[in-house]
Amino acid sequence: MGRILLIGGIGAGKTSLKQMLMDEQLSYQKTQMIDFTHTFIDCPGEYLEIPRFYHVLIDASHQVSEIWALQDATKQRTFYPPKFSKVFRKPIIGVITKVDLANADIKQARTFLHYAGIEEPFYPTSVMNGEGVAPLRRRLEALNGSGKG
Ligand SMILES: Nc1nc2c(ncn2[C@@H]2O[C@H](COP(=O)(O)OP(=O)(O)O)[C@@H](O)[C@H]2O)c(=O)[nH]1
Ligand SMILES: [Mg+2]
Repeated sequence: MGRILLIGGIGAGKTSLKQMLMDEQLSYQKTQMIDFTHTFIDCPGEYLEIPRFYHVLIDASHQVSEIWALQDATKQRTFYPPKFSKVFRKPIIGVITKVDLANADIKQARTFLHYAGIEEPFYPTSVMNGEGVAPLRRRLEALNGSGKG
């Protein structure tokens, strides 16, 4: 089973995104028989915000197929140090959260993700209106062989 590590600061939207994807799987994709409750490793934001916890994220990354790095579009700062993505040996994608909010600055969020060493395409999302969630759901399904494996 392809697993995903969610990283991002406190309040970036990790748990909300996980819950949205899991609920969608439960309500629309029941027959796929994928255990999405174990698909995500949802680490507390402190593990990114406090450098002495970085090793926890690195250890967790060994158990997953890919990493989703969240950047809150409403934040004028980032918790990712320069080239942070390079400490991981797994593919890492950038997810920009809360794009529904009036103060969302997607351009700034993209700059932060670039700074972290993450490559485009990025995934702008909102769990409030569902914007941008479909591509992530497809990614999840691809990772899990659409339930066939
Ligand atoms: N408007 C809006 N709020 C969001 C979105 N995603 C998360 N939030 C809110 O942001 C807060 C923190 O979200 P949470 O998922 O707990 O963040 P976590 O600490 O990374 O797990 C909660 O109040 C969520 O309702 C979003 O896409 N849009
Ligand atoms: Mg959380």
